[in-house]
Amino acid sequence: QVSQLANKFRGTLIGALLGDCLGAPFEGDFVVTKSVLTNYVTKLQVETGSVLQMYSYTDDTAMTKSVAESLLECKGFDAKDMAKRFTFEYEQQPKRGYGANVVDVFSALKLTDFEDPFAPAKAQFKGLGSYGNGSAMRISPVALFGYNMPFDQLCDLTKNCSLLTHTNRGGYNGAILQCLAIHQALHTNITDINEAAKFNSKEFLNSLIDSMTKVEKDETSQPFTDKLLSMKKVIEEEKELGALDIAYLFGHGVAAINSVPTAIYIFLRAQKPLQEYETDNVFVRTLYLSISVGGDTDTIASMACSLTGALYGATEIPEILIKRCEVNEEIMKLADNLYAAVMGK
Ligand code: 8NA
Ligand code: MG
Ligand code: MG
Ligand code: MG
Repeated sequence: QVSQLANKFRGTLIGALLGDCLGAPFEGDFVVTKSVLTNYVTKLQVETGSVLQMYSYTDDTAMTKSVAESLLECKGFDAKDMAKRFTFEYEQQPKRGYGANVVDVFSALKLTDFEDPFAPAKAQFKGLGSYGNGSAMRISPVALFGYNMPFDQLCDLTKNCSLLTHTNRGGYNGAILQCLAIHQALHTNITDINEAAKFNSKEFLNSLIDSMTKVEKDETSQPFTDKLLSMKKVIEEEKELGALDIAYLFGHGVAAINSVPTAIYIFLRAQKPLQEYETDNVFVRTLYLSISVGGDTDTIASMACSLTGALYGATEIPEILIKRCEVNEEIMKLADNLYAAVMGK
């Protein structure tokens, strides 16, 4: 038996792993039909034969592991250490579906012997930096490690972890939004699934809007805040958006602006029963909706499932789904170690 907070820490990282592994087979599809998806998710939950079919993780988890390990080993942010872990992980297993351009950062880091670990990312896209979701997809350990951090410190830590690969504000602000959302879910006091009805999506979104307004206040435009404001309208009107509508309104692509808000909307939407997919489990609903929007399914599912895991904890996740994911035991251990680090044990 672990405490509910330890359970929420596990849910955060296991959710991220599960969305990545189970969402990956549909990456790049343009929305996924109800029949294909129902068949897939139903089969995932049934044990047939003696050997369970396993699902591989992709870059999302590879980089999440590196972030967690670096924070734990260095007891905080160490740019060189984290950059080295990203690069070595990539070198050992390059075929994990990394973004098309981020691999150039790893090569440049190695070539320059990690002398200035922030330099290669700055040169990406003719100096504009990457706005991909690659920094947001790996940020869950930061929300855990920064569980007790004040707002500004948490944002700074997130930004630093992002700048190693993503220097465009679309990239690092996307990571900040995802990190703040997880952090808020962790701090939302829900003792178990039976208290789900207490969760208030509107309040959750409003306080996220307040936070993101602070983050974007000195910038020339506020793209993330604007998207959250349009989400607020959708939620207040209690519209039940289908997959196409979600993809159209919030996006389903590899840019953080087209995937982080999408994951947050899906997390909020999955709180209530879905018309298209019948299941009582909020976690399974999150997975269904994430994959249904198509596009960057592994990353959207990873981010959305991490949020659901942070709110309810790992015990709400069907065990058979966890067992199907590669490295699930290792990820569970990382969550426990982060919990111990935060508790000062
Ligand atoms: P990234 O930094 O290479 O960015 C991803 C892509 O976004 C780039 O390849 C560009 O197409 C585009 N992009 C980013 N910034 C700019 C810019 N300033 N100007 C023009 N285009 C830009 O990699 P990342 O780490 O952000 O990518 C993360 C995503 O890649 C995740 O979804 C992950 O799952 C993976 N992914 C892999 C595949 C695959 O083929 N296996 C497909 C989609 C995504
Ligand atoms: Mg991936
Ligand atoms: Mg992939
Ligand atoms: Mg992806």
